[in-house]
Amino acid sequence: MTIDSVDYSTLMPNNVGLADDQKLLRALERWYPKYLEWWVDMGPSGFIHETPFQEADVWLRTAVSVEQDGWAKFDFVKMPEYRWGILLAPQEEDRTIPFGEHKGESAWQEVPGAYRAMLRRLIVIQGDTEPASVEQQRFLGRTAPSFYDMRNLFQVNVEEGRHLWAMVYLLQRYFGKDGREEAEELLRRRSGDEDRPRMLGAFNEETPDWLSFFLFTYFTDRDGKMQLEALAQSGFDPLSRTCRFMLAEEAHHMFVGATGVGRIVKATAEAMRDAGIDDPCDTERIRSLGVIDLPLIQRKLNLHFSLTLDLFGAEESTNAANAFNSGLKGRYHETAIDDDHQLFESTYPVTKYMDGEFRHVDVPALNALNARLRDDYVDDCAGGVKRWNRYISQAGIEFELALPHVAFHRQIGEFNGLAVTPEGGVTDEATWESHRGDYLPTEGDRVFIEDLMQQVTTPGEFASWIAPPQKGIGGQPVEFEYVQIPNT
Ligand code: BYC
Repeated sequence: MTIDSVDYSTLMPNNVGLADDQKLLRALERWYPKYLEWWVDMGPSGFIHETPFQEADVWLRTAVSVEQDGWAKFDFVKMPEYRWGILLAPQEEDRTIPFGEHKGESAWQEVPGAYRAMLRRLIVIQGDTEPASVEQQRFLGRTAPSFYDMRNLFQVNVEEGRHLWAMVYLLQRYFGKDGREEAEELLRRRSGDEDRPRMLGAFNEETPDWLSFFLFTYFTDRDGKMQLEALAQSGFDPLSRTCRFMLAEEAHHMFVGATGVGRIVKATAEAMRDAGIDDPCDTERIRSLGVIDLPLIQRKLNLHFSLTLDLFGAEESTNAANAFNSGLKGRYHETAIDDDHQLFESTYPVTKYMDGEFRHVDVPALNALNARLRDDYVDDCAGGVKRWNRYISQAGIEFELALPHVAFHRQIGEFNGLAVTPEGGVTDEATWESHRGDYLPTEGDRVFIEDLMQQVTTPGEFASWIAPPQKGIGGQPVEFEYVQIPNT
């Protein structure tokens, strides 16, 4: 067996030669039961009829190879028995560090001593988001609009669990005792907990319903993609290889988000058209059709987009400059960028609010890496919104969903504390607050959605507020019973 082929003979499928590293194997074996305890406590919680989710058979994809083709197989699995594995993309021969002051040197196979703390922190922050999202989504199965969607939720959840494994492997393999302690801490923090919160803001917010879930997987998982892309450039090769493989799984999460929001928009637009309603603000009549009005979708979009922008950190950041300089974290598509990959001389235009207007101000590019990644992210977000709007225009309705201004509702960085409307108008705090309900979801929205979303457990049936998908998943038709109760 080569190091790249996946060993399935052990409890922990892996392509990192775990069987030959007894010390690491023992450390991971000690961590495993604690992870399972966390999964059972904080993973999907609820029932289908009388059966707990954790006992149901779910049509899940499991990674079985790290090759581009045929890397996953589908089968019925009970979630606690999912084969969470440690999978790294194949090692590139003679890979060099692609950026920063060590550019051109051989990529590190062990932790560079001088950067140990910074590297550990990046890995811990990345690792912390994975269980956090599972915690945020744990009750959603109770209101799943179909078996197809319930299965997608559980798929996302087990893969976020695997992504935690990916980071824990790096901590335990490369960071000794403090890595093992960090691995334990990752299971101790809890999303939204006052005393032991998750590390980044958006991961302590609620994901209370399916519209939020789809917007989260569209927007927040996309931050995951951008950050993983940036870490996949890392000169620390094991991190690079880990992130490269995680990105393959991440793509499905964004698919779930993009198509999920699209299907909700489609259901609304078509129901409005069929009922002859062309005013998107005729809320009561639209809601009485059992669909979600478009302005509410926009308010939720505003919330999730703005919370996610905060995940990029401050626009100008010495942390980001240090991580780049030292070769630990690159830019989005670093190797495809045509410049010196060191940025000692170059500048980058950062959006700032100055003298009563938003302006692009050139700052040293090294300090502006968070701003640059965020700008790349905003560009990447646009495609889905355009597709969602097509459903609306096809139904002959005049309404467009839009990304809010980057300065809207921000808590981190340049625009923190500035009262900005979704359109980018700067106002004062009191005026902004008096319009809060136009910008962000209200208590009334919450109550409406809570009432609307009920679990649907007939194969092939979908809740009124979401259109069926175009096709099924893992070779199965849409009406397949993706989540099954054993012995029924
Ligand atoms: N909340 O220089 P600054 C994913 C802290 S999502 C709370 O502005 P920096 C996923 C920061 O830690 C991707 N604190 O920013 C998606 C620092 O604290 P210290 C997750 C925040 O460091 C869906 C201080 O403020 N991965 O994978 O350049 C489902 C000053 O920081 C926040 C990563 O983010 C915040 N929003 O950049 C599942 C990659 N923002 O050190 C998974 C790894 C900043 O002074 N992390 N702070 O105590 C990083 O690259 C960077 O840490 C950040 C921040 C981009 C997050």
